[in-house]
Amino acid sequence: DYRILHEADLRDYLAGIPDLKALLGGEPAAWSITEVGDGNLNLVFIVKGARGGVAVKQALPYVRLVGESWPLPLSRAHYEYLALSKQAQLAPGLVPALLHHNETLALTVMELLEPHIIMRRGLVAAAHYPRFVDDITTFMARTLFFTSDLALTAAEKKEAIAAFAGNHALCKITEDLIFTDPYRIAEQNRWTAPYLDGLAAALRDDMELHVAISRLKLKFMASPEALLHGDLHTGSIMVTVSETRVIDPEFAFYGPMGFDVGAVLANLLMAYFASAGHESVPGERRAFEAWVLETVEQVWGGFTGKFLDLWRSQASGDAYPASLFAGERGAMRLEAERQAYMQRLFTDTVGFAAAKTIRRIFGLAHNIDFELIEDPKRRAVSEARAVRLARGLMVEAAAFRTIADVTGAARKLRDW
Ligand code: SR1
Ligand code: MG
Repeated sequence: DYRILHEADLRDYLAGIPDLKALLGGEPAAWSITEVGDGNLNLVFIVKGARGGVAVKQALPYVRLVGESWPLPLSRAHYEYLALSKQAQLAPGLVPALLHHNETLALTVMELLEPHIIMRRGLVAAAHYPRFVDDITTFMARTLFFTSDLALTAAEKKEAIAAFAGNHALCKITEDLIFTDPYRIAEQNRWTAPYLDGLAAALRDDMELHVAISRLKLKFMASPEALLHGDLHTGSIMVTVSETRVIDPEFAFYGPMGFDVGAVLANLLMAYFASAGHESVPGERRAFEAWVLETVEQVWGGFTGKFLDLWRSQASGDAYPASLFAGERGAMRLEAERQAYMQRLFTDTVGFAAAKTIRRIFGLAHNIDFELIEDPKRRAVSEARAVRLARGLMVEAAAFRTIADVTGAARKLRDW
């Protein structure tokens, strides 16, 4: 039976699993167990023994951030486990190793990532991550390409969609919190008042924005292009200077690829705008901001390059049948089509990046990039710059043809 595990239960539970007991080592009574979850949904424990450590994640039957008044299915732990297994196969070394899973307890034991930290925390401290671009672009290109119609047969793809179709409660969170609530009066919305009161009201009255966000919502709901991580922000990435691991894919489902790519870009751009609010060391801030924008450009460029390479060399899916693109003329036409596909994906990415930004400033769940700026006036200035960029990206997504158009617009807003 499901029960919420507390320290003593968890100790007994882990001690009862021979492989984990051996991995942790020593006497179970001496293991240290600390609950460290700082996310919005689950419990996360770090357990350390004489020999080693593990991370244990247990889903709660409700949204942790809000409490028992907001029930949430435990099945999300199943989808997270399924997604992690798939990602481990497609992007080895870029997700934590899975050590144990218990469906009934909605509990997963994983490799303890040490000395990794949540990337968002590093970005607030103006840290640079030299491995990040290569790792995240490999992760996205491989997980998105190999779960798409470009790599799967139609039957495989439909089976895969079905395997994640039950994760709709998590999708509903996204549909409400990202694509709807920030644009209407909703009890759970909040923003940096009173400074952003006018901007919040303007969003609620901006019909062009409402059309744009509704198109994105429809795309999110009705475009099962590939297996998404579904919540790929910088709080779902753990880093050191030499390693990157993507964690927490409990929002996984088959959706539009631009949602994952847009999440990464949006969170980098928010780190960029927040940086001015953390200006204790101005020189280092400017260098950090330059690195972030360079990273934004390299993430899109690297992702595109790797995705296209996979398409050119490993297309085994039912989409774009090779028999229709025979000979030199076919090869040239198919290559032009690949470029057009990436351009459409770029437009989606830009729109989703905008949606992911606006939700963190006016919706329920905020991020520490902005929240740790103590002075509300200063925080509001950073947030308003990000919102200005986001509105442009969303309403005029097609006008942004290249990633340099996006970083150029961000740069112009740095001192706005
Ligand atoms: C109620 S859950 C709020 C947010 O936390 C998760 O990390 C997702 O981003 C979700 O939208
Ligand atoms: Mg999460």
